[in-house]
Amino acid sequence: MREKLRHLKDEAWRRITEADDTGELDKIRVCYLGKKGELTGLLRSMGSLPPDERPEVGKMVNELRGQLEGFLKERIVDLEARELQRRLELEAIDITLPGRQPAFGRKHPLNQVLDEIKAIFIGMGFEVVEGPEVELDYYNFEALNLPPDHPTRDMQDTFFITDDILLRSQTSPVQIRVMEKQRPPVRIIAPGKVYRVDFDATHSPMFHQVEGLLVDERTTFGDLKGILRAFIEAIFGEGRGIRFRPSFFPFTEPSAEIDVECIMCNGRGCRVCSHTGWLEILGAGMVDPRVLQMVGYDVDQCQGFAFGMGVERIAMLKYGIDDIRLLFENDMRFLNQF
Ligand code: 2NM
Repeated sequence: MREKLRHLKDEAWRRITEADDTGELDKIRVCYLGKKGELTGLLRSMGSLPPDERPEVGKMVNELRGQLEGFLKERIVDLEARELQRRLELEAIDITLPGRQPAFGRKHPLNQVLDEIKAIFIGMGFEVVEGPEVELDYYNFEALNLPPDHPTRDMQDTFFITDDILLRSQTSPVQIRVMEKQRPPVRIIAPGKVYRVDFDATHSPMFHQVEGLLVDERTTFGDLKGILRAFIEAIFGEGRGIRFRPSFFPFTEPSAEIDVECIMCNGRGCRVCSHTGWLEILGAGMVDPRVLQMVGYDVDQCQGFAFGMGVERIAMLKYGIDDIRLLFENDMRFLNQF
């Protein structure tokens, strides 16, 4: 019996020492100290011993049980600490590793130009107004002095939704809506999306316009020239030649188209300006009295000028972009250049 106990103790000690995780230690505990464990079995078999040996053997078994429990506990604490240490090393976070640089966003070049245009006119006292992109035929055409049978309507290839509802082909309807509600003085710009059936390297079915309107008691063509000169200098830089060419719009009389000396060749002539040395960037004129009459203004008491420009065209000229579609494809290699 003593021999058996010594053998059992040696074996248990060896197994506990060799165990290298807490799960294994638990198995060892069950194996010796569990209900069906070896030490428990020994205690049960004490009945077969001679009665005078029973107390001593019983004491030895209990002592061994105590030692085993103590040793197991010690090893569990040991291994748990080691396992924690191992996990800490494994899951360590290197706080010295530099962070990943987030990609900085920036404004789309079109919005950069649009914001610049707005800022220039706000600086000259204009107010920014917006209006619906789905418009009535009345505001897009009729109120702008284009009656239903006017030949100029065929010049505009418009997206019609019904007979009298359409996608606006210019932002002038916004200005008509303002004039209907507000007496002069009116000093506004109307930026926004417009739609025309047209698609090639320089035309997009959706593009952006900024139109301006100033109506007051004695507004003159001279005021228009001064305002547009100041605008062109602000957006393309000072000292660039400007010219006003006579033109025609149904809603202005007289009308003009405004050219600026070519940004690419400084007026010497190149592919961008079709070897003319000039780039057309604005349409303008004195608002036709009929347009003012239709919104209920007294044409003996006020007069005004209006102008319009394409934002894409300005952006293309400013940055030397030769295909309008680049502005809408959102290729990051293109956009990152601005
Ligand atoms: C242009 C050219 C000339 C224009 C006219 C009006 C309104 F509503 F007052 F009649 N708004 N914008 C106008 C005049 C627009 O764009 C090339």
